[in-house]
Amino acid sequence: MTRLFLLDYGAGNVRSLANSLTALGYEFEWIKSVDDFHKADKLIFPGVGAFGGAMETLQKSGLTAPLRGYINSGKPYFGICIGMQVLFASSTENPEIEGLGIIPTPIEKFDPLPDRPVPHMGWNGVQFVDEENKDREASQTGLSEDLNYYFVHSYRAAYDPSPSNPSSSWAHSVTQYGQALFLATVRKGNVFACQFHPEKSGPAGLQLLKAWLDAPISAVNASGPVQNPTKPLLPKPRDGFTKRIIACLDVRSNDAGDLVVTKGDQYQVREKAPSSSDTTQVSTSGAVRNLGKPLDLTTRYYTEGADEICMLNITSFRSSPLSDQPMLAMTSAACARIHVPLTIGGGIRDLEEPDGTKQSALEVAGAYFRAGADKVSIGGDAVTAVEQLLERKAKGGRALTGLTSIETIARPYGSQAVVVSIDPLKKYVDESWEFGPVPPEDELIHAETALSPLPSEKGTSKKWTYLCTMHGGRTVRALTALQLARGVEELGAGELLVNCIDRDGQGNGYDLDLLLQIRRNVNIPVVASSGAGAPQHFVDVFEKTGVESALAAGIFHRSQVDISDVKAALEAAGIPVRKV
Ligand code: 1PR
Repeated sequence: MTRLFLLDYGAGNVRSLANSLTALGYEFEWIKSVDDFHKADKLIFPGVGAFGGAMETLQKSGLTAPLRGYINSGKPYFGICIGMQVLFASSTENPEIEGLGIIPTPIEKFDPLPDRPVPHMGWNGVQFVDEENKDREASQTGLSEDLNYYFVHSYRAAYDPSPSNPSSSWAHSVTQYGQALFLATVRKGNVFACQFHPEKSGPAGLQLLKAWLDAPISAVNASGPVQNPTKPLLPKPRDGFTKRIIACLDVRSNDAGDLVVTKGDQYQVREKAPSSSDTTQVSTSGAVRNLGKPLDLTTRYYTEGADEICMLNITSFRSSPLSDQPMLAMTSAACARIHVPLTIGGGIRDLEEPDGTKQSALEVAGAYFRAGADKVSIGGDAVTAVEQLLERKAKGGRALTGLTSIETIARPYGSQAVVVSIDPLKKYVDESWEFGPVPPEDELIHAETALSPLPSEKGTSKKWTYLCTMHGGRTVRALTALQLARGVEELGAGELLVNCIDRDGQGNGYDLDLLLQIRRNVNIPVVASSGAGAPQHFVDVFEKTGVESALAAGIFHRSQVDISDVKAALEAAGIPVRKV
C-alpha cells in the first residue's frame, strides 16, 4: 500500500488539507521524525504563512536535509503555496534565509499597483506554459484552464521564459494578475507544486489532488521536464482574476443557549416587541432572530457556490472565545464539510478567561487556525490599535510596536490570514457634530456628488463621514473608517471587511461612497458588506467601487436571492466570476 505523508511545520492551516484528503477517501500520516521520510512513498508539504518561518522551523527541527534528500530520491513530492516556494533558492520576504535551492531562482514580492492590491487573494485561472502539450498535462495533473483556483499570497515566482533563466524548464502553468504573469505550478520529474491552495479550491482543487494521489508512483516519476516552449506566453488584455461572493453568518447563542445564525437590522438582532394589539408575534417577542443552524447554512452555501464563507461570533466581546468551545467545535465541523476559505471573527484580542488565565490574541487566533479557519477577522481590537498608533505618531514616537494583535498574528501566519472588520456608522457633519475636530475635507462625502445617497439626502447640502464603532455598534469612536483602514494596512492587515451599520439588513444596496473612499486609499483587498438586496447591487458595487469581493447575509439566509443569481448577473455585466 502507498504510504502518504504530510509535512506540518507548525504554523498555518494544515487541517484543511487533511480534511480534503479525508473527503477524497485517502489515509495519511504526519511526518514526525527523520525516519518517516524513508517510510513515505508520497509526500505533501502544505505550507501557509511566511517563507522564512517555514525554512527556520524546518532547520530547527533538523528536517531541511531529510526533505531535500526525499525530493532528490525521486519519490513524488507535492508542494502547496509555501511548500512550492521553499523549493526556490530564496525569497525577498526573508532575504537572509536560504530556500532548498532545488529551483535556482528567487521568490519576489508583487509590486502593488492601484488595479492590483497585494496580497493576490482570490480565485484566478491558469494557462499551461507548454501549449502544444496542454491536453496531456491536463489529463496527467488534473489541472484545467477552464477552472479557477484559490490563491492567497504576496510573493511569487515571476514567469521568465528567457533561455538564460535557469528555472524556466520548471514552469508548468502561469497565472496573470494585473499585467504580470507568475508561476501557478511547477513540474519536473517527481516534483509538482502549486502556488494556489487546492484544498481551498472547491471541486477544482479536489480534482487536482485526486489526480496526483491516484497516479501510480512510476507515472509520477516518469513525467519529464516540461518542454521549453518555442512561444513565450504574453499577458492578455485582462487577467482572469474573479470577483468573490462571500456568504456571511452572524453567529450567537440564543436565549436557550444554542448557537444560531442570526441577522440584524442595523445590528439589532432581536425581534421587535409586538404592539399590544398584535397577538401573532407574542412567542418570539424580543427573542434573538434565528435564521438557521450554522453548519446547515455553511454547507448549503458551499454547495451553492460561495467563494468564501465568513462566520462572525457577534457577542464574543462579552465572553471569552476560548471558553466558547461551541464556536471552535463549529469551526472544525464546518471545515470538514467545505473546501473554500473560511474566516472566523469575534473576540480576537488579548483576553482574560473567566478563571483569570490570560490568553494572547495570537493564541486565540491559533486555536481557530488549528480548528481549520484560514483567516481571522479582528473588529474592536483594531480600533484600539489604530487609535494608539495615531497617538504615538502624533507624539513623534515609533509607529509600530510589533505588539498589536494584527502584528503578532501576521508574523507567523502571514498578513493574508488577518482580516480587519470595520463597523462604521454614518455621521452628519452639522451643528450636532460631537466627535472632536471635523475630519479633513477629503474624508467627507457631499450629498450633491454622492454615489448612493439615501432618499432623505438627495437634493440636500448634507455632508457626512463614517465613524468607527466597537461592541456591535454600541460605542462610537472619534476615528474615521478611512483612518482605521489606513492604520490597519500600516500594521500589516491583509484584507478589510467593510460593513456599514446604516445599511445592514436594509436591502437597499451597499454604501458605495464609503467603499469607494476606502478602496481608493488602501492597497489591500476590500470586501464590501451590508445592504445587498438584489443581484444588481453586486454589479453596482464592483463596477462603481472596484472592490475585490462582496459579502451578503440576509438575502442568502432567507433564500431571497441565490448565489447563482448573483453570479449570473455579474457574468451578464461582463464581471468575471468563478463558475462552480
Ligand atoms: O469586535 O473583534 O469581537 O468582532 C465582533 C464582530 O462581530 C465584528 O466583525 C462585528 O462586525 C460583528 N458584529 C458585532 N455585532 C454585530 C451585530 O450585527 N449586532 N455583526 C455584528 C456584523 C455585519 C455583517 C452582516 C452584513 C451583511 N454583522 O456581518 O453580515 O452587514 O448583512 P446584510 O447582507 O444582511 O445587509 P470583535
